[in-house]
Amino acid sequence: MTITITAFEQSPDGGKGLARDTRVRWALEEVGQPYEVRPVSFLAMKEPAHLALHPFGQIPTYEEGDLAMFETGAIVFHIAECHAGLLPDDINARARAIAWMFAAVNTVEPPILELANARLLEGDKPWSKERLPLVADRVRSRLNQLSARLGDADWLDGAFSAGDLMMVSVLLRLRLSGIVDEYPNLAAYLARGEARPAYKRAFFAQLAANAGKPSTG
Ligand SMILES: N[C@@H](CCC(=O)N[C@@H](CS)C(=O)NCC(=O)O)C(=O)O
Repeated sequence: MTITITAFEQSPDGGKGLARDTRVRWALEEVGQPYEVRPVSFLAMKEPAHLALHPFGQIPTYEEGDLAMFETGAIVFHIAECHAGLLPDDINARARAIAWMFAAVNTVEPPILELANARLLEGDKPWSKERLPLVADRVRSRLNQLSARLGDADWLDGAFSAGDLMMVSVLLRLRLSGIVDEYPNLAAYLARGEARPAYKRAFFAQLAANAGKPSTG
């Protein structure tokens, strides 16, 4: 059955890989599943046809046969459950890898998004200068904890898993802020993620789809 995902027709980042279709492409590349991409414009995302797939009018979505779903955590989990390579067989190790997936989207991503919003959407407000360092420190307090847990290990819990795929994807959103570079072990963790052949294929596929289109974000 063909897998079809949606992605921005024109990603606001111009192809830096920060849009969330990249993590779904990455998961599909890790498990060797071919997929098709249906580009969606900002306008079309809020229209009934897309809202039937994604109640919040966002990308990415995932369709395969009778299944249509949204939310990257759930999509990557589904891919990892259906195909070998992203979750360990041992039941306890599998549970821990899933916990890292949730930690990525539920504990680490929120302050990172808050920082992005503070910069992009509130940067021109008179109070922004005072608020930004507070928001950045909230990110740092999470990274302090993550860095302490990772230590000098390659991945968060044994072999690379969907937990690492989600965590690296979330941390990459900090790249432009330079904050990850304050943590050499996290910077090396990101570099290990980006060096994976499956990540590179996903990254270059989304880059090719955005080639020549201007960055607006
Ligand atoms: N929690 C959702 C977030 C999805 C999301 O925020 N998608 C962004 C692109 S990365 C989007 O569609 N933004 C456009 C909008 O919200 O109108 C997920 O992980 O799938």
